[in-house]
Amino acid sequence: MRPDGNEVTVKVLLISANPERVPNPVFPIGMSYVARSLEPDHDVRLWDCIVDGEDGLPLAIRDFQPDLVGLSLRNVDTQRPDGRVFLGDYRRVTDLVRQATLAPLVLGGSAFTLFPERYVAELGADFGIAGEGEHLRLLVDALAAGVTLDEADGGRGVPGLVRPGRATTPLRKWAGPVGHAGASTRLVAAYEACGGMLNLQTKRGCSLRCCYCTYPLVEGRRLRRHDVESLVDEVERLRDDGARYLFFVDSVFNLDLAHTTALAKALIRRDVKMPWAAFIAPHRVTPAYARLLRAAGLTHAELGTESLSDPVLAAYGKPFRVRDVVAAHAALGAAGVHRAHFLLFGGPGETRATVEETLATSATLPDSVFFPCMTLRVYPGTPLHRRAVAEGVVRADDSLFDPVFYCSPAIDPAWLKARLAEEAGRRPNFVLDDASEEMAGLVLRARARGRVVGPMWEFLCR
Ligand code: B12
Ligand code: SF4
Repeated sequence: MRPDGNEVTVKVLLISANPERVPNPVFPIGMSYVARSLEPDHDVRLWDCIVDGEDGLPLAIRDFQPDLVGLSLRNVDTQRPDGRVFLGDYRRVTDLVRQATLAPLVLGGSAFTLFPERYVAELGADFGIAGEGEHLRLLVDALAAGVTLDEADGGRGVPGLVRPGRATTPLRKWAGPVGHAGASTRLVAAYEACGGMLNLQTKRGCSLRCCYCTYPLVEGRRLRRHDVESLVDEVERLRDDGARYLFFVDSVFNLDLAHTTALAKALIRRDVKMPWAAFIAPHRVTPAYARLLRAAGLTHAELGTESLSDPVLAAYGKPFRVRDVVAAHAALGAAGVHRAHFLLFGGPGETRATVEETLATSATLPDSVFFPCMTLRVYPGTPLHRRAVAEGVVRADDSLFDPVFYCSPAIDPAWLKARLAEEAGRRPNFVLDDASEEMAGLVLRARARGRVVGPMWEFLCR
């Protein structure tokens, strides 16, 4: 007998519909974490559209005969003004599912959480779960027990549940275990073989308030830390399944110094020998902290620097200033960690002078690579959204599902584009989007041949 008092096993097929391979194929961690919440009480199978393709999906569905199908939607678009949107890809997968089964279709994932009602309507889904998808467990248990979804979880309902024509259920935090599913083992090796990168999350949430950012909307503002020893167990399990490199996918890895210090010490004490990368804020990175992270396996720091001009950092809502970036850069470099700075040009407060300041300062940071992005994707519910409406850049009733990009009124986008292209032409470590797409191809081929692990942008560092 299970804790919910039920013995009925529900057959659940989870599908990762993400087709994106740039900058590299990312392991479908969201789908894997959802599957973990269903194991071992329910029968879960995973399908990944990158490693399994789409052609065999209808046959796999007819073979498994699922009671429920869950579709994981990671990206809405590439967040680039000239990039792709993924709705067409998701529609194709949904059509294949609907042709093969009458089982209810549930949507979830970060893309879904940003535009829940819209995706349910566009894809004609039965349900969606915004936020933490582990709550699918409550929906599946309700199905197994034959109770309505409003009666699920002792009458509290399923948090974040979206149903056509019904109000969305309020979000609650998932209190159960978090991590990769046993069912994901097959995909670990497959991702290693196709040049993808494995991943793990050490906590959820971001308490900061950068003006353009959706992360606190997707994960919440309050930090929820995962247990350190269990995380190291997961690293060991992924290593044993064939993972050779990991990305810690926290919105910002170093938001909580005490938790990450404890994790680093546990990785060292248990001698797991797994190299890893993470998003690091260039903020409060002391030489000792950088050395500790390096000793724990950090090889690549992806720095959310965004600008090297103090007025722009202030307008973006960043808690750090240029001097902090310089200090973090030096500390990580001295510890032997590769550094990539991600820059966002053209946001609030940007002028030609601040663009030039960022470019000039970036040229003084040695042994690193810069990935600039031009103009900021506007997301609903962010301070940037309110500003864009006030400045007449977007209509108040625009859902922003179709991407809209904000450019500071003090900047001509054509000038900015030309100026960044000029810089990229002069400096091989200043890498524009089209070059990073090209690089993604090279990385995939080299990784798939097993020659290198990790993000590989260190070869661009100058
Ligand atoms: C880490 C990260 C990266 C890393 C990934 C490294 C790696 N090896 O994994 C890197 C830097 C490579 C990256 C790249 C990109 N990323 Co990114 N990334 C993230 C980040 C910070 C975390 C993602 C993550 O792994 N979360 C942890 C897992 C456990 O959470 P999850 O996937 O959301 O899953 C949970 C729920 O969504 C839900 N769920 C998931 N699936 C399902 C299925 C069902 C049925 C249900 C019910 C629920 C459910 O339950 C899960 C568990 O709680 C998010 C922002 C964020 N904080 O969420 C952006 C984010 C996902 N990225 C985003 C984007 C756009 C991209 C890029 C397209 C950017 C670019 N142009 O290069 C690429 C695409 C890469 C690819 N191949 O798909 C966007 C997507 C939104 C959008 N506009 O499309 C996000 C949301 C950031 C944002 N701006 O809001 N990214
Ligand atoms: S940009 Fe980074 S630090 Fe700022 S709110 Fe988003 S996740 Fe947090």
